[in-house]
Amino acid sequence: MTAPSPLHLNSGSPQRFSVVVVGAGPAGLTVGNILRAAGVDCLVLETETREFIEQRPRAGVIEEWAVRGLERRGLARNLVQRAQTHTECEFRFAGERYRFEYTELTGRHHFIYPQQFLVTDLVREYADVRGGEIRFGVRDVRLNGPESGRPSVSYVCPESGERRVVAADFVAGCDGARGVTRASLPPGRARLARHDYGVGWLALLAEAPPSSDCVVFGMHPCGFAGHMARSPEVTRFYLQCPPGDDPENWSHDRVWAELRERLGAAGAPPLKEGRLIERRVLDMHGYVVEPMAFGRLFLAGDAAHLTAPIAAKGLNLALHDAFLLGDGLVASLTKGEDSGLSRYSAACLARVWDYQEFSQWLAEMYHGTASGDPYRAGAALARLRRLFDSPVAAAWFAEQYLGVRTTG
Ligand code: RFL
Repeated sequence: MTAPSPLHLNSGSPQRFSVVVVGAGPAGLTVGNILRAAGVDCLVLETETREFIEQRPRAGVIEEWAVRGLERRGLARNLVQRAQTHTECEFRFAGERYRFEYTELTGRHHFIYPQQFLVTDLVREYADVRGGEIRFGVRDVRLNGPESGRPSVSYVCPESGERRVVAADFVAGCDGARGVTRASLPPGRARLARHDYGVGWLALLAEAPPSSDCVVFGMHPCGFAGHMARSPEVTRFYLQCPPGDDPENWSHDRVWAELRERLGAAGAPPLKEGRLIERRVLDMHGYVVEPMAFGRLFLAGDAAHLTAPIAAKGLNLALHDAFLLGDGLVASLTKGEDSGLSRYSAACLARVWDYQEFSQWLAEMYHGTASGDPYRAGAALARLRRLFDSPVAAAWFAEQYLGVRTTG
């Protein structure tokens, strides 16, 4: 392990860290925290400000194995105290409500904790408690020589406008779907597998308390709709829409009318409405980069694979990668054991593909009804009904939905 060099950054010699982590999302911050807990020196580079990442709303559903993994690494104190736990979900279709009690089938539950709260906890622990170095607002990050024995990362310093170079033993590419680390791979070295679902989801955040004590999925001829609690004051909703649709096409009144229609069912309580504080269209697609490791560069989280939010898996996969990468880097840097890093890509990809396949399965169930194709609509309804009349199908669904089959 190499201690951070006392050299000034613009002295001509690069500063040196054992690990440079590019991106301060859940993946990068978890890796950074694991490294710091083992006394490994590392630097996290982030293009946004600390305030921005601590307020960026995204995911909220965290699987139990992921929470236990955070807990084991001392990273879940607030989460465990403040998160809600969910034990069931509800499907609404053909005007009826169907409760699915997954905890009864598996003994496991979901944690509901907004991603920005988790990021806030992870930044505080990394920078303020474990003394990790982090630079916010960096620009034009570039990765050099990822496959050489001497990789380096350079960036433009927001204060001085000067380019700074940091040498590293390893680089963790945790810079999300639009980052630069994946793009800096030599052409032809990575296989990119992509799947386009052909639909969009209007992602909404409403200043309104949840309208149900659980996640609700509505399968309706007008399109899918979803309801997911985020906190006692804020609820996420989704509305299926054409890919590339303009959020401006969705006025406040149109949004609530569509949500009432698509989530309507006999005996369902009325929706609690509120001001819409986020309205953005997400085109549903997924991708997987294989392998996830190239020389001394290791990709983690959305930088390596994207799962459309259909099955709420992206944050969970980012944490799974981060646990394996953090532990593998610590073993290599502190004990010279490289087996964790050698197995890293294959071990991550097993869960990644499992979750991709489940998202695809679920997508057909959600979108088939509104596909305009009576064959797909009939099959989607059969898929839904099977969950409620086949104990084997129900057990399989519960296992996949909670991610309990593969271990964390
Ligand atoms: P992130 O969170 O995108 O973090 C990457 C970080 O890298 C920074 N960055 C750079 N830094 C340095 N240099 C560069 N060149 C950089 N380029 C970018 C970014 O600013 C950012 O801070 O990736 P990470 O850590 O891999 O985490 C992945 C998760 O954020 C993502 O998978 C989830 O949010 C997906 N997702 C959900 N996942 C779940 O498991 N459950 C859910 O309920 C769920 N709901 C969602 C979601 C994603 C959504 N959106 C916005 C796509 C709901 C939505 C609406």
